Amino acid sequence: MAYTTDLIKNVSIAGHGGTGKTSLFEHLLFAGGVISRAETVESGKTTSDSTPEEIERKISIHAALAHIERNGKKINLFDTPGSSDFIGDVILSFRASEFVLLVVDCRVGVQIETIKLWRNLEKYGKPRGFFISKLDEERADFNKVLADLKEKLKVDTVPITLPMGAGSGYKGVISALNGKAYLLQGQEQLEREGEIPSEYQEQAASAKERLAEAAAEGNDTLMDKYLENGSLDNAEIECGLIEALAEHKIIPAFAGSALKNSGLIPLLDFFARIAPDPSSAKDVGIDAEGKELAIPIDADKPLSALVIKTNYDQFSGKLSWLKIIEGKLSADSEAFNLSENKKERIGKLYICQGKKLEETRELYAGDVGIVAKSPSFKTNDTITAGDNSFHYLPLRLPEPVHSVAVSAVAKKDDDKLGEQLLRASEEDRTFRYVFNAETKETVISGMGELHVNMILDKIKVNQKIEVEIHVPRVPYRETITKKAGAEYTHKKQTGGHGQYGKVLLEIAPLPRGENYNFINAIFGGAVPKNFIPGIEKGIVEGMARGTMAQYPVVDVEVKLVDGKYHPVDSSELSFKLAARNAFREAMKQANPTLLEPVMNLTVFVENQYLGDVMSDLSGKRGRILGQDSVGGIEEIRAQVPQAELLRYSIDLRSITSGTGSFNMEFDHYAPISGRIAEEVIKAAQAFKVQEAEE
Ligand SMILES: Nc1nc2c(ncn2[C@@H]2O[C@H](COP(=O)(O)OP(=O)(O)OP(=O)(O)O)[C@@H](O)[C@H]2O)c(=O)[nH]1
Ligand SMILES: [Mg+2]
Repeated sequence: MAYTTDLIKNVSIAGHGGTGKTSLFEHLLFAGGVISRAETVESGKTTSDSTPEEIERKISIHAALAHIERNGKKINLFDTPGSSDFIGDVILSFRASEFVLLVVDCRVGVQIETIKLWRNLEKYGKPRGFFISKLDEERADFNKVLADLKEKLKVDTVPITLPMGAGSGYKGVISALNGKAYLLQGQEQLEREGEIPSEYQEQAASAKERLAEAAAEGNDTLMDKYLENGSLDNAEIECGLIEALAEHKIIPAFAGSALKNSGLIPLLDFFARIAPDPSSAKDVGIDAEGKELAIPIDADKPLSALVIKTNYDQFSGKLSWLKIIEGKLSADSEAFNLSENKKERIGKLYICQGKKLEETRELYAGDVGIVAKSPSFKTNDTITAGDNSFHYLPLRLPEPVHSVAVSAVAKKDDDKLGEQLLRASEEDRTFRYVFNAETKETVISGMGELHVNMILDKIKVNQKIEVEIHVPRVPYRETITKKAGAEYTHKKQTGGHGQYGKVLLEIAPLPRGENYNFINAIFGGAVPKNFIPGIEKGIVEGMARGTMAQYPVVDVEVKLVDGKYHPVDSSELSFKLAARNAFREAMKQANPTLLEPVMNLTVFVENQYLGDVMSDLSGKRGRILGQDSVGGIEEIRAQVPQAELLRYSIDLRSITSGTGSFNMEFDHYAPISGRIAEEVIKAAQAFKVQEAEE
């Protein structure tokens, strides 16, 4: 059966690694009647962690989707990875969801990913709440976690469920919303709804009052009523919460233990009855002028959808996940891939429970579905019924921060490796694969060492190819620091036709980033016009490999001042060779220097590691630009040479016990000299020798 927009709920479960997201997802599917038994993450049989790479590592790597039917609603649930290496799938899940539940481990409280995800959600104004997990553990302290949220995120949460006891004395939760208790049952049994035990009644009453107050915030009429009567009934509270939540006025908090099947029924009821549905949400399009447009999720419009994810399934081949934003998507229909300008047949249409696909005929705006074998579809494509005046805004993914150069051990496997890396980059938009012609390396980049290794391991195992990795070469540049001139005569006399061309050049430094400028200052036909293009080609060739370490030369103005030709022996080739050599001669006289790429780096670390991170950055020739502190997390902005950051994800991991993270992007080229430059030159010579030997 197809659910209409107002009957759909899209919810992402997110949070720091290991907080219990996958366990919660699994036990919610059990509570929702989707599976008859909840499996443990350790068993490798959960619905969500189903790929070999997840089973082997016992962590989530990919977003998983399943759905639960409850109170006539369809709840699409996304389980997302906690490791920042796999942030790409978290972001796509957020894009498809109208509500995000952040899971916080009750023993630990706010962690670094909690803060980063919170900031991301805040930026896009996404309705969200917290699930405080693992209350069956000793040291569990619900109120302490709420205080931590308040201190670090400046958020006053409104508890909808509260725990009864903790650790071995944990008995279940009470719901402030309906005044019921949900009591723990035996192992593997779902909690049972019952009366609130007398010792918790006072607590329940004050929680309900708090909830009524929060609900009244959502609506003026309710506020009047609340002020008049000092209370609201359950139906009124529900109505108020719906509005307050959609307007980001409240952040609900829930308590529970996934493993004990506790706190799940009230959570599912909250999703079904109160969490925002897509009919009140908007996506973002971009029109032909590049302006952003708010696109309401609306089934009455012609079809438009966004491809949020691409993956490859062993049996079904390529799968494209679509969030339908307008209209309806039907099986056995035709759609238009606006991004590729291509008509595409939609064959079978699926919804899924983890990796299990279920065929369906039709999906309404707001829903998420999967299309198999649509060759032109790729992540971020806009799919429409026909012509459309806008595209959907691509997913805002962070830039990869960890790069390695790769090659197949056996030359014959090179093509296969390339194909697999290309496919991986299609599946995962935070993974890049480029061949760098300048350094002659295949460089792959991802969000961290774990991310890159996971992709390489998968290729090695599935394709049975051996792969070598090494630190990528840095794309240095060369430039000059003063004016110089040189002349060169190319002359050859062999048998019949000779070769002749003479060129006199002057070169001068240009401001950084201006790259190259050519001026033809020849008077009176010393070199005929038809040879000028040959001269320019020669200069460009000369600039392609500098005289210091063979790196490209940049930021040079080249003036052609004089030359000489021979009526018979001159040719384009002779002038090209003369110009190339004249350029090289001039460059040697012009005080050449090496330039290195400098990156803008932003590091996020817990306060306790600040000193170590700062001193490491200064050892890396970094320049600190600024520093901010949010909720005990320090944000450090610095400029650091790329050469020092080639293994930064590994270094930062070891300094911060795996809690730190960073972004970086290229900023500018800066001169280097002394020992650092000498080493670059030495390495370039070694590389040249090795190249010659191959
Ligand atoms: N005691 C207790 N342990 C739990 C509970 N939920 C999860 N765990 C344990 O916590 C560990 C991590 O659980 P996961 O569900 O894999 O956590 P996750 O957040 O999905 O982890 P990542 O996907 O790696 O971010 C596992 O050993 C679980 O058994 C709970 O309610 N109680
Ligand atoms: Mg998980």
